[in-house]
Amino acid sequence: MDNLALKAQQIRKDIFKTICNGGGGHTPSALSIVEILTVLYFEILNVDPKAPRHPDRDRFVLSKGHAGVALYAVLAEKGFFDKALLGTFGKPGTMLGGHPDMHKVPGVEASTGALGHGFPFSVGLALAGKMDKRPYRVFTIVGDGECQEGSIWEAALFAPKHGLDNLVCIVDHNKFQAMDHLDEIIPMAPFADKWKAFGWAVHEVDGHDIPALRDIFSRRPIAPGKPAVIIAHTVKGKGISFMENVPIWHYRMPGPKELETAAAELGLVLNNGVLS
Ligand SMILES: Cc1ncc(C[n+]2csc(CCOP(=O)(O)OP(=O)(O)O)c2C)c(N)n1
Ligand SMILES: [Mg+2]
Repeated sequence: MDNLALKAQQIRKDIFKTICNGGGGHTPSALSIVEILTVLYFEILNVDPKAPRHPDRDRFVLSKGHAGVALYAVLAEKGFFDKALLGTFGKPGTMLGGHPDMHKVPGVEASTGALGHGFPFSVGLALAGKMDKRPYRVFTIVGDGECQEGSIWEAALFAPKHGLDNLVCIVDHNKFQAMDHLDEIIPMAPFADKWKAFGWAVHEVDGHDIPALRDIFSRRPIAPGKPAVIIAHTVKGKGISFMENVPIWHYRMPGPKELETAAAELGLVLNNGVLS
């Protein structure tokens, strides 16, 4: 198995363990972006846990901040903080809140969780990079439901005007938003055409296909003079069969039988209700 596939599997385990031991979280939202984050942090981003504020570091912003546990698992695996701290998630006094806090968690570049804010912030980071002639790139993940926010399209208008080819927006297109299907709430189709009309270079990819993600992210720039959006087709809840594409799991926690099934599917050990 590809080394990165093994990493992704480890991250999935850590996400599930962290959420179950912490007593709650958005499990399926975190599971849909595992391969994207793994490829970014272990092959693409120029980031160094020993110099987390280096001015030339690449920036990553998780605009869909409710999937913060996925980011925590990756940052811990990368060495930004001790993995044991994942065990504090959901406990009093933890730095690992339900939504990521840039003032508390090493490696977190923006406090997110209120949808529609991380993406405009990323556009600002990319503009600052151009103005300061810095070599860094900015990557951001937005949810497909999050793209219904007006602030997304305001920032999407702005980025091409400034030729922000140092900006890569990844849309986690899992076709669900919270407890329902995207099409039942506000359909986004034709999604790619909307971004094209706003002046973005658009690519579509299987968001769980590690070689395909590696290939597109490693093009520098993806399109000269234009910001790029990667519409990543993903499965909400990927890796836990009964959660995949079943909207009720957005908030719900597994019962004892479901915990057993998920542990077996992810390769975790379940002992007296505790995962390891
Ligand atoms: C401004 C704002 N409104 C509502 C919410 C509550 N909320 C959390 S997750 C979510 C669904 C977002 O859908 P999507 O971006 O597709 O994420 P996914 O469900 O696929 O993880 C909503 C509405 C929020 N976090 N911020
Ligand atoms: Mg979604």
